[in-house]
Amino acid sequence: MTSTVTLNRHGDIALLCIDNPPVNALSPAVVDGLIAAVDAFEADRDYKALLLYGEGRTFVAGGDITAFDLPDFSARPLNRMLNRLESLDRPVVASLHGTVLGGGLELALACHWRVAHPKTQFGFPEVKLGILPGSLGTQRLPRVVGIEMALDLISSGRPVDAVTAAKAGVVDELREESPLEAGLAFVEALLARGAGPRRISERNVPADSVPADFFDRALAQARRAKPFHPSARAIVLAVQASLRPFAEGEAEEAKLFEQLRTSPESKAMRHLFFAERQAARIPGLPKDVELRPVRSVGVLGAGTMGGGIAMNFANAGIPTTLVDTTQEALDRGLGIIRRNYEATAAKGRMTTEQVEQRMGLIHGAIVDGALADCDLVIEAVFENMDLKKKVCARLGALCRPGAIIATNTSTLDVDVLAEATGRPADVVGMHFFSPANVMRLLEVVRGAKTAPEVLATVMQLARTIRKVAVVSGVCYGFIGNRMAEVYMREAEFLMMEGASPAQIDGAVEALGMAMGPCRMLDMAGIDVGAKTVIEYGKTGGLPPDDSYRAVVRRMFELGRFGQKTGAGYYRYDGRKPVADPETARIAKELAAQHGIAQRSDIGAEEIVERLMYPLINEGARILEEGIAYRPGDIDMVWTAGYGFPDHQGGPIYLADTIGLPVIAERLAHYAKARGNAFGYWTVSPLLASLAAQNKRLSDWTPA
Ligand code: 3H9
Repeated sequence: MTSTVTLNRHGDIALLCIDNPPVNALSPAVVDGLIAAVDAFEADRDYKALLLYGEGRTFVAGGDITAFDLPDFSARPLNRMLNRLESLDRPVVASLHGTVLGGGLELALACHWRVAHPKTQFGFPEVKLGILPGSLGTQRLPRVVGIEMALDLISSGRPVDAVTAAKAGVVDELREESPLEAGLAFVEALLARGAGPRRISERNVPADSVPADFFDRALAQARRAKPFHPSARAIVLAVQASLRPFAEGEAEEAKLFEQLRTSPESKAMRHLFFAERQAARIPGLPKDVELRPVRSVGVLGAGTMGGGIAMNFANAGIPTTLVDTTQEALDRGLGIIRRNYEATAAKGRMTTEQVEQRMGLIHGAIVDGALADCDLVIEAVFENMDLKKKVCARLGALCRPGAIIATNTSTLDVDVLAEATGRPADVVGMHFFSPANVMRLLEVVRGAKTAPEVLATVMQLARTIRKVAVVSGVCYGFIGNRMAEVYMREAEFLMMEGASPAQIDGAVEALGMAMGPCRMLDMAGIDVGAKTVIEYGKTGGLPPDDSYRAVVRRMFELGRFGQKTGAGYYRYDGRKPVADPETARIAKELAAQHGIAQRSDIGAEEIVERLMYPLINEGARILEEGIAYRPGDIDMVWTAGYGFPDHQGGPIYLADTIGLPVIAERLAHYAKARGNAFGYWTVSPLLASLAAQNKRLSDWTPA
């Protein structure tokens, strides 16, 4: 055995305990321990049964993801052990609790019987890492729950609760006791009734349990819905192989797993898995910092953003007060929230009681005094410095001592707003992304005077409301919008040079971006984008270049606010964007006005380089200025908030895939080709230095 796996005797029952904190992942040491335990059990004929359970908060949450990159990694030892475990001639029982995921569920399915705590979650989340269950999950699960449910669970990665798992036959009994007590009671009952081994691999999956064209349709659907994720197709093929004899299916799964594990897509997605967890860590923050309790939240501003923010807290069961200045604005805001919940209920993802319960947690008010007792108040008024300063001053006076005051600004100087409250230590930026009830990202902006416990409290709260929180320092646009600004800048220059919005969007959507820049801003609102640029101009932040973001400003003047007014960069047929000759005319007119030559030879490669390389370059600046703590934080911002494709790992990870010398060379090329009067193409010192040393941005840490 190893220190992570122990085998102890309890009368004639062998107790196999896995103890590998924090989540009992199946590390190489755990696998070795399991092999040794099976050997010992096999050799000792006094044992009548083997009981497996996990120490700590969970049974086993999966294979050890950190081991997948080891040069000698192989799933074979684990898989061989699982088959040996299943073939044992005395009953093998798994007692489950916590999160039984991936390799953990595969281990459980290799056992003959399963007992679980009612709160246990089950699932195969491998698809989120760009792989498939590689320890016979694609072969054993269909033999228990059938093809259709197995394919659904493995393809979606969605966990199911213990009751669902029990109904589907994954679990034999639910018990409330501790894993050890529940397991012992189950095994003793099993032995008392003389039950023996029961092996899933010996079952067959009837080929006629699904229509003849089931797998062809599933493959077509995987290609259509997930064109950039080879795992989606591989999962269909692996589940299809479960119709064949077990050993053949096993070989097929092993082949597909190995292809995926070594694929660039999976490596990128694994990078994001760890980046997400790293982002939650705040360097230099004392570990014992005492969090402020947040039992109630106030949101000032009942517009789309404020309403979406309020929903997050109601969803987490936190009473929320939503305030606006007029009854009409408040009613409109509450009405939108209700319609959102009702739409979710109509899709069957919520009950009508839940709709009422959540609405019951959101209290509307038209006097801001209603915010006085809230533990956290978030202002979500229009993005205008004067207005926000006024609001912050009011909140500073109004909120109870110790309350946290957050601003939802997307670009403005949080330090200025913090000073306006008169209590800057209580202030933090909480930049939600629209729609705030849906988007996973939350940028948490740390002001110069933000108290450590305020920052830590908000990071913890982000976990409670299931956001991916990334800390940013104070600068224009923080991490995300600052990078988006250079991306939009080039999109508009390309438009003025003659590229159409569809060409621009198409080029980056072919990379896997959820939405190109033109569709994105049309959806967010051209007015919102233009006002931000105008506000930034007032602070003296814009380059002295009249052609800078000239398109968005002209669109704004013309009332073309995007999807909501039926026209922006595109014209809208309902929600469908269609090419609008008027946009080409406006771009041409602006090009003439600013002396920009139009060309007909702009290709997809140029578009991608001109959108992505300045964005990466800005990311490097954000790192060297200490605005982001680490490279992975930038990748999280862009994948969780801007639709950057997860299979590319985020912009910094992508930069390293391309190679920094290539990026530096292309930036220099565009500096020459396009001119560099305003420094748009100046390579950041960090990027230049790492490129010269042929190093990676992802490995960079501040000195
Ligand atoms: C698999 O099983 C493949 C098999 O089919 C084939 C194998 C041959 N490995 O998320 P948290 C770490 S693939 C290594 O903050 P929570 C995590 O990095 C796997 N490390 O906690 C973090 O470390 P740190 C399929 C892992 O309470 C710490 O544990 N399984 C693993 O919010 C705490 O994590 C999955 O994909 C792992 N498998 O959530 C499940 N899992 O403290 C992935 C976690 O140093 N895990 N860590 O930052 C999860 O979804 C969540 O961690 C879980 C707990 C729900 C379990």
